[in-house]
Amino acid sequence: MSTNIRINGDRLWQSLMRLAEIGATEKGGVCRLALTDLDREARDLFVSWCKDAGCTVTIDKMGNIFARRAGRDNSLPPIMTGSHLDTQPTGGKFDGAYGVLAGLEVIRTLNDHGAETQAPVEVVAWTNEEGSRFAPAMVASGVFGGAFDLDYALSRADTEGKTMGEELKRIGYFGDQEVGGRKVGAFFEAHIEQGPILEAEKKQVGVVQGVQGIRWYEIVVTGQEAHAGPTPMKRRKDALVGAARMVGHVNRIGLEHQPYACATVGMMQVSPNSRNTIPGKVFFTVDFRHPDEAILNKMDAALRKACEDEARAIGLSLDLKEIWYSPPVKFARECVSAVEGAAKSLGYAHMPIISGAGHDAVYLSRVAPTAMVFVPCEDGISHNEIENASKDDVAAGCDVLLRAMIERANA
Ligand code: HGY
Ligand code: MN
Ligand code: MN
Ligand code: MN
Repeated sequence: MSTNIRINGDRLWQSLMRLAEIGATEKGGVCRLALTDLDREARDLFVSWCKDAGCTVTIDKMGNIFARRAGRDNSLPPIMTGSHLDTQPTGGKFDGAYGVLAGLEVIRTLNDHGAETQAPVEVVAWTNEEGSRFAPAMVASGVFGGAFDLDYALSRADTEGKTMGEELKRIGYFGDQEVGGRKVGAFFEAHIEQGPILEAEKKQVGVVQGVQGIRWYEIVVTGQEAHAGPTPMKRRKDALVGAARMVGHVNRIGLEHQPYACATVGMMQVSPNSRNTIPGKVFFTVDFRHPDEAILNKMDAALRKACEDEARAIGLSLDLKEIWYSPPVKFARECVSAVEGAAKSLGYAHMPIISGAGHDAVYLSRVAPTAMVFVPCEDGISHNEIENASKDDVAAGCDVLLRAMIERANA
């Protein structure tokens, strides 16, 4: 097979725009939370496209969808690519969808050219990558990669108490395949960078070297509800004042561990959330990131100390739980070189980069040689309805993906 076949950029773009209609929001974004009816609609569309492309489709007990294109020797472990179809509540057209549809475009292009690969090729849509409706993130690829056990993952519930297991059954994607436990020749994931570096450096392709570490916490601060009028300031056990000071520490800890550290409080619930009652209880989340595990551990210790000190100062009780730790990941040399070599041979301006965001590739890297292909996104904005990427860049990234996969499939 000639290795200079190129993908069909128009077809890829049309698929992206068609998929983005499912959960389309007023501001041009996408809201398609994991295991909702909209997710089911997107899954059904993806499965129908894969079947049209002659793939055999299987689904595992975490709802991960595998579309397989046979190779010359199907006893070989597949060369896999893919990403996720679920989005953030204020998500965009490209986060996740690009990696799934770039994988499908690879298969469609191989079909166009009647190209045979030695090993089979599979494109995968991983369940609940975002971790927005069900925490933690990347939980289904995490089961596949052996980081979580199946029962734990299926028991994860949303804020209404609905579990992943129940919702997978409800939308008809509780598959019959065991999750993981099979050999994978290599895994590649195409994704928008979701940050500003490639655009600022005028590079069309990011050769991803690895992914930074992530720590997620859930914190509950408990004081005492009381009347906002007659209760003297000195006698209050105001949970929101305590939480607000802790949020300040989260930001301080992030700033104190520059460059690279990221620190975010994304969710907060105040109860009873009444304007004339002193808040008795506050729930909030913390998201810490850093490429260096030792520094991530220092940030962890600083957070725990700061929260304990603030709780003691006001007489509040503190329940601080770390709910997820994803250590920093380095990708496999042979796959990173395949991506770099493809970008070079295609003549795309490229650079090495570390991923700030988590991806399913993090957990695939535990069971297969793995790498990622990044393309720029406008102003580096993602997890936002204005998320945008250019038709040329998504096509360039997909050409690199195609070439890297062919190289590994015929290695
Ligand atoms: O949180 C993340 O980085 C990913 O989008 N789940
Ligand atoms: Mn993503
Ligand atoms: Mn995301
Ligand atoms: Mn992600």
